[in-house]
Amino acid sequence: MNANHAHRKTNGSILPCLLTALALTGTLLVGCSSKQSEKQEGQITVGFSQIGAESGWRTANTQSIKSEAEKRGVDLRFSDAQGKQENQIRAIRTFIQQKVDVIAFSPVVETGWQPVLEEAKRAGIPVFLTDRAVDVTDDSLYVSFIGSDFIEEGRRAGEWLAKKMDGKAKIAELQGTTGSAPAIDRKKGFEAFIADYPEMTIIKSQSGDFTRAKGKEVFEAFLRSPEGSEINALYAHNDDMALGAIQAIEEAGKKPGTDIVIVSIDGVHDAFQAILDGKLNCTVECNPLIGPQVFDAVEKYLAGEELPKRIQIEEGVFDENIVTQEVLDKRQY
Ligand code: GYE
Repeated sequence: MNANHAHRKTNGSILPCLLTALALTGTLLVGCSSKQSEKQEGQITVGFSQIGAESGWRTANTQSIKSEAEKRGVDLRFSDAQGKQENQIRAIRTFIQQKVDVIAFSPVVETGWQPVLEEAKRAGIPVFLTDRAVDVTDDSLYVSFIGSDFIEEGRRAGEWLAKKMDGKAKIAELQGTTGSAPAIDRKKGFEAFIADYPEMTIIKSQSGDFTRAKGKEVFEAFLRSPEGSEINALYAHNDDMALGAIQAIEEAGKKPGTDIVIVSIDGVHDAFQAILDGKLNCTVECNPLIGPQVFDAVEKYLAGEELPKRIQIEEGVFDENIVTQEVLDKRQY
């Protein structure tokens, strides 16, 4: 009875309201569908958490990820963590809330990821590691790791230096970001190689956080230390720190590349230039242009293909015998 009464009342005085509501709903629906049409059918949304902009390598890597996403029409949510793990964790949580299709990130350090990766897994969002690995007990927490073999890079740097120095060197080492996969593995690979050369010793070793400014600052301190005058070789975990150290060496009145033989890793444009200038002796390549491989992997996975846990990047070694102006001009990063 009551309901009937209410119904009749509705028919009488509320009809115009209903019509307005219907019209509004129509507008909303139109609004919705036009918004949806901005996102093309089948478009993938990828949340990407980048470490920061600490080096030339990183800048090239960011560029590669962004341009490849654009080329493929991927809706990329890019977040820069400014070197902080807590910012990366926050970004990943935001991506989970936004229900992106895929999360990809380059973890600043190896440890401390288990809880947030479990959250992504519970939400059913696949995670791809790019460039750096994580240390987790359960490797089902990520689909695949796409990046370089940092142990091999360290080994190649050691091999090159042993040859150049005839198996005798007093080495200063500039390590990358403490706790990061490339710092841990590049040290490991290098040390393992020089272990067979008793007259190659690391007499100074400290982190320069993968930046030019820190590399310079730490190398200045090395040169001022009691062992400073003995250093005749530098192994830097990346080019930027080597370039910072080159400035410190010049300011101390020594000749980089001659008084101190320098090998670093990455192979960025400025390092090639420094080799041409005779200030850097060798750079072991670590290719940052991995955007195409990352999005290939993502697309294959979403198409139901089984992926390997590890997708390797191919790289070489470039020293003063190889780097010419022509080689430098062709360099893409
Ligand atoms: O070597 C360094 C950068 O993770 C491979 O990070 C990367 C390293 C690279 O800052 O320059």
